[in-house]
Amino acid sequence: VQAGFRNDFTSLLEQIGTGKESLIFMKKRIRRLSSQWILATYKLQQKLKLTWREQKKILVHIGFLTEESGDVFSPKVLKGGPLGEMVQWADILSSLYVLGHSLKISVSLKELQSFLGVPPGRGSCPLTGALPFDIIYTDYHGLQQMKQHMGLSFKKYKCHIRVIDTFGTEPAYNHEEYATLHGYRTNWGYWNLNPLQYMTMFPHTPDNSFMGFVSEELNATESESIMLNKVNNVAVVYGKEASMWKEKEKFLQILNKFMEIHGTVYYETQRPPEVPAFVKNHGLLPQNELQQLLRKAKLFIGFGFPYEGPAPLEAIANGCIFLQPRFNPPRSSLNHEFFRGKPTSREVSSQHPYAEKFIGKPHVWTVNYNNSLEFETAVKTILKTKVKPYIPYEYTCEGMLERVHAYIQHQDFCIPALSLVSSNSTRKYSQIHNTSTPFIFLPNSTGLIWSPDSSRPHSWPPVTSLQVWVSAEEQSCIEACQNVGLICEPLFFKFINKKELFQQLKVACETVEFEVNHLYPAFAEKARDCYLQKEALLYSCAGYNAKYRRICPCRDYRSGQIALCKDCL
Ligand code: U2F
Repeated sequence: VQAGFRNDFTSLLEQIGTGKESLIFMKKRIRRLSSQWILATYKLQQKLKLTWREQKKILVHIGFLTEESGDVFSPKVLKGGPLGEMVQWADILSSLYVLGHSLKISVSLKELQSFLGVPPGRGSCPLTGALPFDIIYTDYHGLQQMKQHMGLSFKKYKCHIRVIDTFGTEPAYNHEEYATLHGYRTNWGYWNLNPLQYMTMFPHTPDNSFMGFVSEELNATESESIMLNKVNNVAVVYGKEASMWKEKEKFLQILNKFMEIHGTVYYETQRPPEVPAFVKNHGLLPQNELQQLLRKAKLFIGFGFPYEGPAPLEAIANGCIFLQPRFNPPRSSLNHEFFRGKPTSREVSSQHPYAEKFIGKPHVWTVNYNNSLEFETAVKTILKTKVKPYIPYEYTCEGMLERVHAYIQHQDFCIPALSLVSSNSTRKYSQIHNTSTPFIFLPNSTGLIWSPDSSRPHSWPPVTSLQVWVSAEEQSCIEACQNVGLICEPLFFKFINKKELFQQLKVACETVEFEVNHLYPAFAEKARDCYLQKEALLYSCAGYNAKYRRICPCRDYRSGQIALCKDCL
């Protein structure tokens, strides 16, 4: 069946239950953004023209909101607890719905069991029939519940699952045996999924799929009027929980010399002692009122926590400048309590690395807060800097719809991996020397680097977008590709994991071994040892080591949409 775009949210809102504050928050958000979503479907429709879109049967099971997993988030919705996850789930539901898919939503174990067709109760039973869904979106809690209650069917059907995973899961942590043997085992990881089945809130590592969420958009008139009505000396502090303000008085004092400081810190009866008297605290605001406050403000300032939330993007979308601390050394699961036990070694270089690296100046200023002078100078410069409201395309409704549409139509983790292409299709390539990265292979004017196996109907992303680059020692493929304006594409590792590659790179290998290591394919330059990957689940863009130079499959991407290659729609 062809999926038809929807433009009436009534039935989605009816389908989401009531009672819990988390569900109420999500419904309010869906309602508030509905006209923005509808506008975006028109734009996408024009772009896709008559492209066939298969209607999929989709189950959304939000595990962290189920009573069975403790539901610690719902009671904190009105008390300054995390809302980022609910923002994202609301936007995922809206996307799937307006794209016209057939949708079932579950927030309890009972609903999950009845939708899947497993007998209710505590036990573990296989499904009574075939899986009644093409795709299941869930989170780590939901994944655990499915494993517990689906019996043997879990293994059979897990390729249909997508895990919404805020901070991401790197391949080394996902592979059970490898994680166990090499110290990558955590409470979350080791599910042996295709790493692209994990979908993140920000584009952390291309090993996972980037799902994202949206920012509220302004039309040209609204944008103009915001610029006119900005109060130049208003600063809003990022942090809705009092603990986020602890020991920040020093910075607040400096800031207070230049600006009027506002906060949205939750409190019950008394003003939280962490919030100094000179701060105007509004208490936790409903999302729409926070937007209004951000529209007036010039500066949105972070003090280090929370990490990687949606709020800075909302502030920038409303014409604020975001000021945030740099973390030097960067924080990660190896050195920092908050990230400990998360299935990633990603190094977090500031409170919001996406804002730092993908947006940057003039919208985002990342400075060393340990140096009061640097901090003060930044504030003074910001006061003189003019910016317009800005949303990266991938965080607009159109951008999110485009991406989710492409994933739904093209990602298939249930078919076995494509076979390697034959080696003689790789002969016509020229070598180009480049000083920053020692060598690179690019297609010559006629050929492509690899041609897809013609017996396979389609490869997505199309292999025509592949470029092979070699990383420096101690450099990941994420970085190697980024340095040349490309992105690492894990689905292309299978095309380059071949002996012939080393010859083309003019690496004189003493030996070439197939081994299980998430850094392979790679070579040790001095020892002239070359390695290929033996385990497809361990193809990884993330990861580096002083000993190896990695062989990296990079691809291009659409402007403002890192998840999709130029020919990927
Ligand atoms: C992140 O979670 P948070 O919920 O703490 O992220 P924020 O960026 O602070 O805010 C999330 C939403 O809260 C809204 C605001 C944002 O969309 O509009 N809000 C509000 O409605 N009223 C207010 O007064 C203030 C904010 C991240 F998303 C999680 O994944 C992490 O677990 C968490 C911890 O790092 O940080």
